[in-house]
Order: sequence, then C-alpha cells, then structure tokens
Amino acid sequence: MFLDSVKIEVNAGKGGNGIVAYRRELKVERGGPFGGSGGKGGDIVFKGNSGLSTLLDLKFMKVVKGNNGENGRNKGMYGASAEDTIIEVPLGTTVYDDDTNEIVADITKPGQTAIIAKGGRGGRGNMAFATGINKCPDFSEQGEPGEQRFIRCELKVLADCGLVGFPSVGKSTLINACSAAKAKVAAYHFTTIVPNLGMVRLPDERSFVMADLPGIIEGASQGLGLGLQFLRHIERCRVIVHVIDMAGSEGRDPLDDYEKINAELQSYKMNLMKRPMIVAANKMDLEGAEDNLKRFKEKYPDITVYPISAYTHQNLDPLLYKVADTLEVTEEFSLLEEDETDSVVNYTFREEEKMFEISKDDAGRYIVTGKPLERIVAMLNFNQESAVIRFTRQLRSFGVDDALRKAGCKDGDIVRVLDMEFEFRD
Ligand SMILES: Nc1nc2c(ncn2[C@@H]2O[C@H](COP(=O)(O)OP(=O)(O)OP(=O)(O)O)[C@@H](O)[C@H]2O)c(=O)[nH]1
Ligand SMILES: [Mg+2]
Repeated sequence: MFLDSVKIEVNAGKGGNGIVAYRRELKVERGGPFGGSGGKGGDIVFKGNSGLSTLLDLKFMKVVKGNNGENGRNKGMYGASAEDTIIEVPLGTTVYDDDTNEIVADITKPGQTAIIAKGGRGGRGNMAFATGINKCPDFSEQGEPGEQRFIRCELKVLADCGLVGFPSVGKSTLINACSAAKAKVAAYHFTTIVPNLGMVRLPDERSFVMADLPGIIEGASQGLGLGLQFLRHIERCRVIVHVIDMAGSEGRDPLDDYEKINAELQSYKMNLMKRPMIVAANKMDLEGAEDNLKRFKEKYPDITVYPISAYTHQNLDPLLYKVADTLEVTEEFSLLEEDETDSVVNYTFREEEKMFEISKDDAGRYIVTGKPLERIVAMLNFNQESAVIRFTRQLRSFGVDDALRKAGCKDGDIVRVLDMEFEFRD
C-alpha cells in the first residue's frame, strides 16, 4: 500500500473570557451585574476535497492554530464566537491522534467535515452567575483553552498503473524516464524495496500516478523472494504495466520471464491477471532484443507489445498514451483493505472522563489530576477572590475534599491542581 503520511499539531481556539461589569446608569438605582460571556473558540475542521490527491499542503503547515473567541462585553453582551479554521484534505485521509493512535476522523466524501480539535467554551460573565441568593456576583470565568492534539494524517494512495516484472528489467529506470521520480537504479536485484511513486504528465494534459514496484520472482505468490508483500502492492494499481527485459541481458529468456510473472499474478489470491495489462518490451537498445521481440510476437500474436528503451528514452510516448487510454476505460475500485470497514467515523468522543484522581509526589504534595477539574482550573480567574472562593466550594461539592482526606491529606498539607497550589484546610 502506498501511504502518504504527515504529522502536525492542531490547537483549537480559546474561548473568550467572561467579564465582571456592573450596570451603572442614571435613573437605574441598583444596577446589578452586567458582564457578558466570552464567545466560543474556533474549531479546527477538516473537509474532504475531491480535487486534492496528496497531503502535500499539510506538510508545510506543522502547527494549525484556531481563532480565539472574543471576550465578553459590558452591558451583558456576548463576545463573538470565532470562525472555525477549515482545512481541505483529499478524500481517503484518515486522521489519527498521534499519542493514542485513536482514529479521529476518516474523510471519504467530498464536502464531508470532521472536527479535529474543539474550540474552547467561552467563559461566563458575572451576569450569568446571578442567582436569587447572590444577585450581584463579582466573579467571572476565563475562556476555556481550545483542544490541543498531535495528529497523524494518512492517505492511502492508489496508483493508476504499476510497473511489474522481474528484478533488474528496468522498472525504476522507466519511472525516472517518464516522471520526476528519482528511483534508485542499479544492476543488482531488488534494488527497489519500497515502491516509488511518480506523476506522469502527457502533452495532452492527461496525467496519472505510476508506481515503480519491487521486482517479483517465481514463487512470489507462495512467499518466495520479497514475495507476497510485494504482490500486495500490485493490488493498489488499476492497470499493470508488465516490463520485460527483451534483450535477456541477464541470460534468461524474455518469453519465459513473461510466462513466469503471469503465473505468479494468476496464482495470487486477487487474481491480478484480471487487471488490464500492458506489455512493455524494455532494453530494446541492446543486442538481441529485436530477435527476441520477433519471437515474442510470433508466440503471442494477440498481444500488443510496446518496445521501448527506458535507458535511452526511446518510444516511451506510445506506451504512456496507451496507459492513459486504458485508465479512461478502467473502473476505479475501492481503496479500503478487505478487512477494513467502510463506516465513517466522525469525531470520536473519548471514554467517559473521570472527574479527578489523587496521587502523591516525592515532595509529599497531593496532586489532583483529571481533565474536567483541570478545565475548571484553566477557566479560573485567580485575580478575583470570589472566583477562588467559589472554586474551593466546587472542589468540596465534587468530593475532592473527602477524597483528599481519605488519601491521608491533613491540615496544612500542600495540594496541587495543574499549576495552582494551596494548603489544605480541614
Ligand atoms: N541498456 C539498457 N539498460 C537498462 C535499460 N533499463 C534499465 N537498464 C539497466 O538495468 C539495470 C537495472 O535497472 P533498474 O531500473 O534498477 O531495474 P528494476 O527493474 O527497477 O530492478 P529492481 O528494483 O531490482 O527490481 C540498471 O543497470 C539499468 O541501467 C534499458 O532500456 N537499456
Ligand atoms: Mg527498481
């Protein structure tokens, strides 16, 4: 399988801060709270675009940052929510959380969108906290930080045509001759171990993706040589270009080569012989090639052969036009592995989060961790005494106090939540 893979960091936008403000107007006697809530931070959204075929655009991004929500305003006005950041990706892109390997999204349809990182909630202004008991609260919330994650995007690339043949018949030389690929070429067998991809562009504007595959040998379908792994690559190609060393430059008979490779393709489970196949007779610049070609044509009168020299770039065009023509009449097939389901996973929510957990560090401090609690701390405005008091009350109601006591925490011990430390008071 041909895999295009990119790792990037995504940071969704932070929510806007809520503010503390009071109503102060002539003729309004008791103004009351008037601080508005912050707007939501922008999400990072991926969107399927059928016009893209590689992850190249993402490779240049490294970090994607979302827009922050606007802070709340006076007179109870909400801050504006930030616009989402939309990034277009090719169809077939699978997005993984690089830390957990969990699939975040699978983009398969044009226009399909998936939230890759969620923007933070806007913090509430003091107006939102007013209750019958506390009519004029003097605290507000900070905006929630946006979700941050490291993701890995993978795209399975289906090659339009794959170069198939014995080792050293000139497959890599051919892809280098007709695309910008820089495949390694050498006179020893199995020079190519990992497929090379190249984009072939014809003068008539047509283009296709060519894959230079590792060589196969007799018995490959039984796992011999570099074997099955490489036959699997051929599954990813719509059209097969069977490359033959027509000069028999390594002492084998090219007609024999042709039959042996076909037998391997035939016995492989996918029956690759059902794929459209175009036969290229390579190394026509060498002695003996013409004679062999003549024999070949006599033995297989129904097969069209394209004589070329990848080395001298001779006669490449008729072969490439034939590939383009064949692709036009060959159906696309599914990119998915047989054992893969085609269900569309949109945004996967994590397992239910534990409110908090308590541990003890080397210095004897009690460390309280847990995403929900940490979010509350992140949204706390420490400059507001009443917000801090409210927070300590929240800790009690979540059962943190009890849990700390159970864990052995005593009066005066240090408790830590994120980067906030305080003394435990029983
Ligand atoms: N004279 C001549 N030599 C060629 C031609 N094509 C390839 N060769 C030579 O054949 C040898 C093998 O070429 P490669 O392109 O590495 O062959 P390959 O099929 O990719 O081989 P593997 O990757 O090992 O499967 C090299 O020494 C090339 O220079 C050709 O058209 N004419
Ligand atoms: Mg090669």
